[in-house]
Amino acid sequence: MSRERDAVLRRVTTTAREIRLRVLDMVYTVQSGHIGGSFSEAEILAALYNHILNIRPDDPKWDKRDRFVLSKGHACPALYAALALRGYYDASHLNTLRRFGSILQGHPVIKTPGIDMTSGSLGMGFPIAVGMAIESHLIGKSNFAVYTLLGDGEINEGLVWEAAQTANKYRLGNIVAIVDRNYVQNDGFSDEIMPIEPIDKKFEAFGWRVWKIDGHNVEEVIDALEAARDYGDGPACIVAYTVKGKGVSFMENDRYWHGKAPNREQYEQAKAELEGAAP
Ligand SMILES: Cc1ncc(C[n+]2csc(CCOP(=O)(O)OP(=O)(O)O)c2C)c(N)n1
Repeated sequence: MSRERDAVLRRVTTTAREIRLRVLDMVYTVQSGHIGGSFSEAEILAALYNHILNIRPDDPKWDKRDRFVLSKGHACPALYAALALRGYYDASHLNTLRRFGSILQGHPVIKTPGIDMTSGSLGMGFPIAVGMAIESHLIGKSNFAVYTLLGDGEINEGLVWEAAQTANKYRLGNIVAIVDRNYVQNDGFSDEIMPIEPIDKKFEAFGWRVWKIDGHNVEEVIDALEAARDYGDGPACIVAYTVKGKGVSFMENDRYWHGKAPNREQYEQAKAELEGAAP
């Protein structure tokens, strides 16, 4: 492996670990927020913000920037941590999560530096991302790429599939959708609430090129994001198999931790486990 590649892998791995630690601190401090779906997406966000996205943190509204839409908007604590670590705003804002007047609300809002679209109503961020990609692709105004992250529960929403068809109609070669396939929602297991498989075949049937990866394997995450970015012949989808609550033994695969805050004892155990993870 080249030294450059090695450095990217290290940077993304370290950032994913740091994102989880920051999320834990934020949610514990304010006693509110979504931990489970933040932990499952940590490697994906770390790779996007530290390797893939063409962005300028000191110029958040730069018109040629790649766009990112967190369609599973409730899992914004991890996005807020990724943006702070990338220098969009001072990390001291993290402990104001969900407070009145904070720039970091319970779901993403466009006023926050680095947030390209307000989201949180499941199913709505993805169609907006497709619309952004149409603007870039058809109008050719600024030629940016659009990345969007969806939950596996979220793709129950019919709107998602209308947007998937639209992206195929225009053969958008500048959109990458990542599905965080963590198998758990807030009310239970995704497949019990609404069987959604085969996710890969469904996107393929809708005209998307699909990659399937282990969403916690940094090398696989980076390889797939690069391949999807470079594909260019049409819309690209990465199904990332992940673990909800990843990194903390008692939070993993447990819907209880979808949107709960830890008490002091739980916080300390979680912190010890996350700090003990390989850097
Ligand atoms: C339209 C809509 N319906 C319901 C909700 C409430 N809600 C918030 S998160 C969630 C479950 C999401 O599950 P998933 O997409 O799998 O997210 P993840 O497990 O990755 O956190 C639900 C039903 C919502 N935000 N929007």
